[in-house]
Amino acid sequence: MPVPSELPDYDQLPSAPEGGRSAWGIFGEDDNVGLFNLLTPERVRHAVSLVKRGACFPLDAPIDGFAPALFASRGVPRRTVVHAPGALSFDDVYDNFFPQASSQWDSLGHVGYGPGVFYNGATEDDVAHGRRNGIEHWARRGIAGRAVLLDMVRTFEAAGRDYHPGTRIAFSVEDLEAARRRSAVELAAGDILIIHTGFSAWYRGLPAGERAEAARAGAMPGIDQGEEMCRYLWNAHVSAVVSDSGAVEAFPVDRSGGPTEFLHRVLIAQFGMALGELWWTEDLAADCAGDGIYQMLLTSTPIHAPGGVGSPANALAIK
Ligand code: UVW
Repeated sequence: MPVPSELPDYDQLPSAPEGGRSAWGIFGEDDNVGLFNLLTPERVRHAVSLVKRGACFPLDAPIDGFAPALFASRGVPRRTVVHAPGALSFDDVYDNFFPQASSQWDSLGHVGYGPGVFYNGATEDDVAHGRRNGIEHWARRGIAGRAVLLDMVRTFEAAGRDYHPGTRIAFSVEDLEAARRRSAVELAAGDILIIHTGFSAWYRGLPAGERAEAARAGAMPGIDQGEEMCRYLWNAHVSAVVSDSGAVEAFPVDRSGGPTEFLHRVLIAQFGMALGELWWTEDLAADCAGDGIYQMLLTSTPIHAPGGVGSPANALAIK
């Protein structure tokens, strides 16, 4: 199905049953790619034209870089070297590998709108058996487009506002707009929005004992919940929101509220918007603060794991 040249505004989308709006069907009934459909060849070419210096910024932290892992259900990968003493070759094998324990993509099967209700009408059984919304759809397509970085740390500092990356700070639409104005960039359809919070660098820099305590507390900056945020992100028609924080949205999150109070439910499962978490944005943000350029080419090749729910980001920003 061809990618529509214009997307409806948020308020023109049909209401989703329990709150928020639904974009199901916009890219076809069988779509498993979501808003990455907006990364058309024209947009990729435009993003490539932003490369001026050839400066590369890998956006992945080490796969064992968050220890302990941030959510109790996840763990840190263990690497075993496969080698016989004196043999010519080395191999290695990982176990306890949680693709979402470090810099990651959440596939469109990661969180449902409600129990058993996933992006574009996929069922629990579809996701469990790898029939719909798996990470392989993005792996086969490849991800390349324009990224725009919003530096929330420096935006708060410049405004003289208190900021600590180990606390729950909820960025309002106005906060994001303040950061965007500092970036001097207008958002455009297909953009990959990078929200720099300082969380990953803060967490990884803590002494081990304090890190365990921070993981237990699980307090992280991120975008504010609510319908105003859903409307803002949809109307910007960004394809993805990624962050160096653990959940993109401010955490802890109130899972007992409606769907717009736990944004994963609407962003992933109704919009088909990709979420990326725990990315390493520290070096890129410092570079943007240095040269004042907050837009760049971003590429990523998720792991080609048929039916997989998440993937290391494998992401690179190039300016
Ligand atoms: C949440 O669901 C809050 O985070 P994650 O996407 O890492 O599972």
